[in-house]
Amino acid sequence: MSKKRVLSGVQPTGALHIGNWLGAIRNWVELQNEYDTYVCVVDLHAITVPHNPEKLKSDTLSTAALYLACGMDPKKCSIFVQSHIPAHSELCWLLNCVTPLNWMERMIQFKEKALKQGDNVSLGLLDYPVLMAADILLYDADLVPVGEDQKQHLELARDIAQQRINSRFRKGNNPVLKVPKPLIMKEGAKIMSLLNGTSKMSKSDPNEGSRIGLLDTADTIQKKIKKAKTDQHFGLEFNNPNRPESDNLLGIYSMVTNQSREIVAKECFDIGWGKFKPILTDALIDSLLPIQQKYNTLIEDRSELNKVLKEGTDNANKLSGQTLLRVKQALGFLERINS
Ligand code: AQP
Repeated sequence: MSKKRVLSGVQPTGALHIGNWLGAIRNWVELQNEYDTYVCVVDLHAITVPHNPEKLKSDTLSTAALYLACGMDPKKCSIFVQSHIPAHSELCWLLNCVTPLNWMERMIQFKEKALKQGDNVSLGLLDYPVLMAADILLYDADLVPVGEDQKQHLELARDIAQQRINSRFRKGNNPVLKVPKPLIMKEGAKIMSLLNGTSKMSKSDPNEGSRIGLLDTADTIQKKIKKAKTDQHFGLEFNNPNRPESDNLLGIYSMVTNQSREIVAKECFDIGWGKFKPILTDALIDSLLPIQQKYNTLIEDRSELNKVLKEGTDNANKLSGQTLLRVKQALGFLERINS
């Protein structure tokens, strides 16, 4: 039996942080052993908010290199850049034309991000979930790893595939598009800001001190952890609703040392913040060191990275081209004559 397929990606909207690693990429490293895995750098999504062209280019390259540095193995997965596959934009247009506008206006992430932008909200931001649907549906993905914040977008992709394409345009028994299912990841994967334990760690937070970047130096990590928000209590603990910072930093410590929450809770229940912070700092530096070493090698000599992206693009192009053709035929487009 062939393996089930999984698709995921990160937006190159800034330097990747430990939330992107612990909440997403580290899970993919496990998934690639079991599934036919496609991961892309979703650069077309990154321009749905105002962006800097030079930064987009360097963030795209560094995101792809970090996938490899974090353990994605090109023998087990395909890695590519979304904008290198024109089928993403093309399928997005086709899906736009069958998706009701009022489905889009309900999207919570749009409402939240639009609020931040005032009058500058782009049509692309409203359309973000349809592009995401195109990303997923193009690869006939069986499963999509999703956190809480992306569940609504996956639901939309399922509704578009099922209600707007398959039920209207299928001929005979074969569906035009595969309807993907969510792959709910392990608990505890949401990493919060270092400066506010109730707000998500995010690439686009204007305050650098809110996050630990995967490429931060030991010195920077030390400074950021030193300034991280604490509380008045002695000892670290999980699940106390009045202590979100304790929950978050202890959770990060558990994840980067690969120790269970029970073990770290026992280790840290009777130590104060002053003692805990250096322990966490060392653990972060140790866990990021191998990633940074591999990253530097990949960036110094781009040949391996270029080869991986080329192979990934070839695989992605082939698969997505077949799906796009199927959709165009179902929708009634005249086929192109190839001379
Ligand atoms: N803080 C987080 N904790 C756990 N997982 C996280 N992810 C992001 N932040 C955290 C996961 O990383 C993947 C890629 O995210 P994305 O770049 O596509 O979008 P995002 O979730 O909006 O990430 P950021 O860092 O917050 O970027 P900006 O600031 O540009 O919006 C996803 O699987 C996400 O769950």
